Amino acid sequence: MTDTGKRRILVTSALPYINGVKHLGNLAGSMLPADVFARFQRLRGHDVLYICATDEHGTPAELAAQAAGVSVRDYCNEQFRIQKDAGDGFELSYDYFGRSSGEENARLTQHFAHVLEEHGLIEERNMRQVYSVDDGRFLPDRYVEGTCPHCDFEKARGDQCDNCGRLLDPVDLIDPYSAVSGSKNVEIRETLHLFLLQSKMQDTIRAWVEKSTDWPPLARSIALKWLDEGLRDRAITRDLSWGVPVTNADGSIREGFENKVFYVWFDAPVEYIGATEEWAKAKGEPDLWRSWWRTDEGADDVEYVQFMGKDNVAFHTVSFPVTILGSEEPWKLVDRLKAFNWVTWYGGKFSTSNKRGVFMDQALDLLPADYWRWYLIANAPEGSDAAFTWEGFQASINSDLANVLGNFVNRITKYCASKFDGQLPATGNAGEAEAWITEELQTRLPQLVEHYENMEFRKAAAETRAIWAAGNEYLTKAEPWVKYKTDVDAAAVGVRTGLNLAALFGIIAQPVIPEAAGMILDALGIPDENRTLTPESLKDVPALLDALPHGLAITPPDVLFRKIEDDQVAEWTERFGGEG
Ligand code: B3M
Ligand code: ZN
Repeated sequence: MTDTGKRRILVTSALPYINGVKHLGNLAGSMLPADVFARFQRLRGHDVLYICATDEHGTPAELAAQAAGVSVRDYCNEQFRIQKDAGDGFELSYDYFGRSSGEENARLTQHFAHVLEEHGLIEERNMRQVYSVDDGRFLPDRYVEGTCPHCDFEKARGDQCDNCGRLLDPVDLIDPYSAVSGSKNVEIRETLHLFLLQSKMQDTIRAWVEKSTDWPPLARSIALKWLDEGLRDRAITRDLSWGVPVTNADGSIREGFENKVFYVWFDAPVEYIGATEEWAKAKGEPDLWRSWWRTDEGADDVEYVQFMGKDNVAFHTVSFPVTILGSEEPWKLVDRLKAFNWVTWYGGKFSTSNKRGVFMDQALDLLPADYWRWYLIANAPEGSDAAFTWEGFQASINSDLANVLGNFVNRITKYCASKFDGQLPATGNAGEAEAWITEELQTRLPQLVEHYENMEFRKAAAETRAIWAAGNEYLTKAEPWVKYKTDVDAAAVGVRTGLNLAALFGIIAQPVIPEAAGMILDALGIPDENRTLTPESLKDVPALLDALPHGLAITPPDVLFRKIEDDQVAEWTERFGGEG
């Protein structure tokens, strides 16, 4: 933290893999909460840098490109556009959305490999891999399929069995065949690879994890479980052509590695740094990234927060830290890591082929981003998995957004328009109802801040809703419409306070439902620089409740939220699956 109280917060969300648009569960477990957190911290006046990128290397990209009959590069170019557009549609406020196939990432990845080798943490080893005689190539990871040695599932992929979830070594598959040609004419051959000697880093990593007491429990327990099992040395190169080339320190291709590249999980996390470098270049200040990542160049005061699904935790708490700590260079390490369980579709898996679940691009054809954002944050899969259901979605939108927030704003702005000429009334003094709402906010606003600081998104959404609901209760107590008949000044204070509440509700809504929040704040004519929730502003709640200039012109906003009707639920259940 600087002496002005302004914090520098670096936020990254796990890099969405390039092959195909992500579903709502992927969104809810990394990019969306990261965005909400970034928006909240900006609202507090902090200096936030939110970085993400597409993760473009590895076998799934190659296989998807082959299936589409295009080059991997063209495939990635197209998919990047699609994912970028979906992110924009969902209002994901990345400061930069990069690509792991960029040159910055390649250079950094090669750099890390060189220093790790200098420190004795990388060595060449021969290993056994599945080779397809008919395809004339090795079959790494997903290029080979076969029967799972653990559960007998017949379509297990080389790196993982989708049936029992276990991680696999391709050579352990029973009856392996090529995923490219289907050929069973395969054999095990020796091939040379670079190994990262993670076992040597066991104590260093454990000491670092044990020191990281700030991590939420899910992330910590996953990291410790991996350490308890013992870190294993692992191959960080693959027999593929698409990826970061394996070079010598002078940039030439390493002998014996002409047809190999780095493993996708070795280069992907490095892209957090690479994408920051891309951001700095795009801004025309090519060195700016360093103050976010190099602790010897200013990053020692950065708070670095990572967001991801639970299956990515081990790579971020163990593998990537091996790279960073093993380099013995002053790179910024993660300070806090927020991991999520799964969003399920009625308790089961999302699946394009079985038409189960909604994907990001489809969602936006049905309803505005805010509706999905609200539901997914209010039901974030934090303590356990969380099931998406149309019924739950409908109930939450109709109640929280339409009835609680939307109604409040409509009621008070329309009343001001009809009885006070659309001008914020200046007369009348605060009374009992105002004292009640003041006290309510004095406890609730700090709780809201605390939930966000603790990255407890369900609680943050519940508190946001509770604050909106308190506004409705305030209006019931203040009754400006009743008082108007006998005492216009008493009604005026109710309308004034109500409009200030509407502004506050819009402000605290911004992290989760930015578009609707913007409509509310526009209707109230709040200038951009006042759309904040700084620590100072929260110290004086009475001032917050009389912040808008008296006489300010108010235009009631258009309908903020449309209720979701039963026939829409029926139609969407038919189209995307639901109960039964
Ligand atoms: N691409 C997420 C996945 O596809 C993975 C995250 C990388 S974060 C460096 O499971
Ligand atoms: Zn299995």
